[in-house]
Amino acid sequence: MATKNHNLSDYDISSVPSAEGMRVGIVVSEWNDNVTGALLQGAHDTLVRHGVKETDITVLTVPGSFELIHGAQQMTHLPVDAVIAIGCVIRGDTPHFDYICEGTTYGLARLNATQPIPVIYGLITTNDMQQALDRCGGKLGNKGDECAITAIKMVDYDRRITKKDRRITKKD
Ligand code: DLZ
Repeated sequence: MATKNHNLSDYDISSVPSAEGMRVGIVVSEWNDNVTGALLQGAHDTLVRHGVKETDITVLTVPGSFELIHGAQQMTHLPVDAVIAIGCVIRGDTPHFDYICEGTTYGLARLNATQPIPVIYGLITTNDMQQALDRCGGKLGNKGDECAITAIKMVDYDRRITKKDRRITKKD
């Protein structure tokens, strides 16, 4: 699955639509906050670099990654166009890791499929802290950047769909 040595911050800038006027909610887990804080910084800076106003970015925290599901669901009720869920789960000595990763991933996937706005998956799941550090601004880039670009592209996708859908646009 992982493309070895893929840098999470690398993207083709010409493929990114303007993010002007977009509003984005970011829900961040407090667990491993040295990692999630760096992911948040990456996502925030990339959104702003592409035209999202600072005042149109809403950031809220939840205790752990498992709470990202409820946190993201609540955020979809805010006036935002996308929600980014940021967390970091690091493998321990028990099967707890698998349950949290699976539960959180399933919960976020369900939200992404059922809510009217995209919910972007910013969960890092690693075997150790070094692998996490490599992915939050280290040698493999920052997954927060990737999430921001994905959010922008998905909001643009929804805008294009709305334009094409005559049932939605016929009154315009
Ligand atoms: C309990 C727990 C453990 C052991 N590890 C992590 C972790 O590595 N990353 C993370 O985001 N959260 C962890 N948690 C907390 C759970 O996500 C959750 O907050 C608690 O199980 C309470 O629901």
